[in-house]
Amino acid sequence: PVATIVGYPRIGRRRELKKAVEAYWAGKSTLAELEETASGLRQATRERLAELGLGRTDASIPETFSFYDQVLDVTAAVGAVPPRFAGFEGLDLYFTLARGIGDIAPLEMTKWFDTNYHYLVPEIGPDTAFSLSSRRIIDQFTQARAGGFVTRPAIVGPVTYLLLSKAADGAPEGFDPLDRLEDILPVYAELLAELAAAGAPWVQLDEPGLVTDNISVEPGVVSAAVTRAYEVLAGGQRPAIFVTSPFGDLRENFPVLAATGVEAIHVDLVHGGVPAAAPGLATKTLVGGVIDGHNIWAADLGAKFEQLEALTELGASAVSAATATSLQHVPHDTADEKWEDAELDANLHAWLAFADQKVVEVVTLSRGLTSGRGAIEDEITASQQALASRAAAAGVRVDAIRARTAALTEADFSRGDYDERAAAQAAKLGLPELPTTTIGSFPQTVEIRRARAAHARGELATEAYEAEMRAEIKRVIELQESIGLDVLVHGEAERNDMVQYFAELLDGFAVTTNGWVQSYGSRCTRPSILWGDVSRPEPMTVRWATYAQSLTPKPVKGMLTGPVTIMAWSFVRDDIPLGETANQLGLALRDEVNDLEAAGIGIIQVDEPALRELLPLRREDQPAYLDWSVGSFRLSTAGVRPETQIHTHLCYSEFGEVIGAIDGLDADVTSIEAARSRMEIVPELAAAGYARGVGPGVYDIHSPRVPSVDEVSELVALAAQGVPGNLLWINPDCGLKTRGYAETVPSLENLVAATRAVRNREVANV
Ligand code: THG
Ligand code: ZN
Repeated sequence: PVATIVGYPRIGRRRELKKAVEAYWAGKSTLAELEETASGLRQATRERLAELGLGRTDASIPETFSFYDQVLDVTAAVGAVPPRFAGFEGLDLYFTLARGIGDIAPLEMTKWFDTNYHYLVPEIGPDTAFSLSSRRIIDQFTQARAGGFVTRPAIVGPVTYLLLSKAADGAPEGFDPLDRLEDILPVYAELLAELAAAGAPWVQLDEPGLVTDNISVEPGVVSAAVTRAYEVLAGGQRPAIFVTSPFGDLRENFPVLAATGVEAIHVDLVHGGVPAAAPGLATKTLVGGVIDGHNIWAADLGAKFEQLEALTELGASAVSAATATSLQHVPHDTADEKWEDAELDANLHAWLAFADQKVVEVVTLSRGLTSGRGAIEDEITASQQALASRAAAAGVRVDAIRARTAALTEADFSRGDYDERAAAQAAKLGLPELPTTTIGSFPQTVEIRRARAAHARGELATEAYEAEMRAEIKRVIELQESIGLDVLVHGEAERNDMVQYFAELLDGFAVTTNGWVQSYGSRCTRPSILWGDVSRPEPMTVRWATYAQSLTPKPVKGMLTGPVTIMAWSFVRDDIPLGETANQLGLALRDEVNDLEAAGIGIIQVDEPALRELLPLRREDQPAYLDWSVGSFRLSTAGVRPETQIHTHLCYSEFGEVIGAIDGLDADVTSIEAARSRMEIVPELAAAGYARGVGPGVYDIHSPRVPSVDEVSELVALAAQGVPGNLLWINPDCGLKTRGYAETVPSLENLVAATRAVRNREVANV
């Protein structure tokens, strides 16, 4: 049996690919230089994986490099290019699909399963022409071979590719991209034939689409597509086919795959169970995805080995050890980290496994499969000792925190009657009809970033740094007053990231210095590590909020990140139920909310942009998730008086599946991404029974384009049809931190002008 992984980070240990790609975009390097950096990175990755114990020439090293996104790679390979990109070619076409140019909108970006990674959504219509249009996948295999490696090209499989696609504009009602399966399969078959001709013994086809209910087609339709796809692909000239199923349980699709002619099937045993034996397995390799690729805890190798042993009972011709998902969701190497606190440093190095440590875990388990458990008994013992030390370490379980969550009652989660709250808030705040506001962050200028970096390196004293942040807050407050916004924000100059900022201030978290994980394209985040019971040693935002409020008679919103989003964008502990962690965070934030209120902040916004992200992939698991996630938000906000107005903000997703949960949050005002979908969310929320304040975004902040007054007033008027004027808030789609002031100022001026026009009834209802 060979050891393998589903995928490996590709941004580079020091984000080399990010830097190379961004330099190319900025015109600071040539295409040839970019290609050379990328090819060097790929070779370095292969060398590293071989050094860690994966086979050099037995196809156990997957080829999972991507310049931007693995779904976009398939779009480029099969030539599924929407007509608006006509005239572009090669890597420039590829990057234009990802980023757009001028008036040409890029492909839409959306979340990859339940991760914080975003892929580019293919647009497939009845007329989309498929043909093999890029040889990159084949060339990378050939290059690897020239470098002394026989690797395994990895591609998103045809069923998942179409399930993740959206119907192209103008497609007839009822059209589903999966309808095009017969037409795309010949292109996959041709690609596989080319790979075989190039000497590839194996190809990996990733099919995570088979483990989720969060898709538009019925399960039976998916299974039929699997049967058909692998009948066609197995029938041609090809390498041996390895199908992976990361993120969940294949369930009914396991016997379906087992009945096809593929040579190896991967099952995710972190998120799913050991399947039942199925006809067809006798001729297949079963690959046990036992090592978590989506979290960073070192594994209990004994328990993992038992899972692999259970797989050997199913009658497959061989069993291999692997990761459950690609390792692209974790940082490279714990050796790149050093935590300041010596005890925490020692602990975390023993408890954590980043990508490289996980490769070693897989290699160890594989050795056990080959030589028997006795051969890895020492490693099993060591892994179990690390877990025992983790369980017993100070801070992992704090009695006072557990006592506080254990004592929670229904009343702690509830604010009382909305109509009373609304009346008290209206009397206190005295806001005009259609109040205008922003989501929270203002552009993070080069100077601010530089000051923060210098402060982090210890080169700028805290006092000087804080003075600089206060000056920025003052500037932002004055700017908002001059633009004429009604509810102001302090702009969040002091925050690096909306989660990491809080992780640095809460107990129970560690942050990393090099722990970058790709979020989309060249953009990365450093997820924090939530390792212990969570509490708030002291107020986190009160000084900044009260300073901002002291500068203006208008209300300034207090700004916090909600418990669910903090969890979604951190690595969370796996040793206690998620609901317990959520309540601990809910209580820590509740203390902050109450302190803000006591300090005179009358409006407090608790953002939950990731509410949808952790939604379980299987329907029956969803109610329990919605229960604890909504509960933790309510816990964080329910301690305030009726006259204190609670806002929340949601973005980055389709809200269909969580629309009831949005109502359940019981916020007084919800701002939500809506501009690109022309306010569709407004009637949807109303239909779900939501009848409190709503701020559908009236312009898209993802592009630097300045919306005209007419455009904005049309959207305001559209939204106003479904919502009374005192409940309708006017705001952009999302925070402004990724924008520049050059477009932000005129955009907000137009937003205010458009709102005034609608208030003064200068705009007819459309
Ligand atoms: N924070 C975290 N996760 C997120 C977002 C976030 N996930 C969803 C969404 N927002 C992803 N969007 C982005 C947008 C910008 C960047 C990353 C994710 C980004 N990153 C910088 C980069 O790669 O250069 C690094 C940031 C830094 O220096 O700290 O610009 O807002 N957690
Ligand atoms: Zn947002």
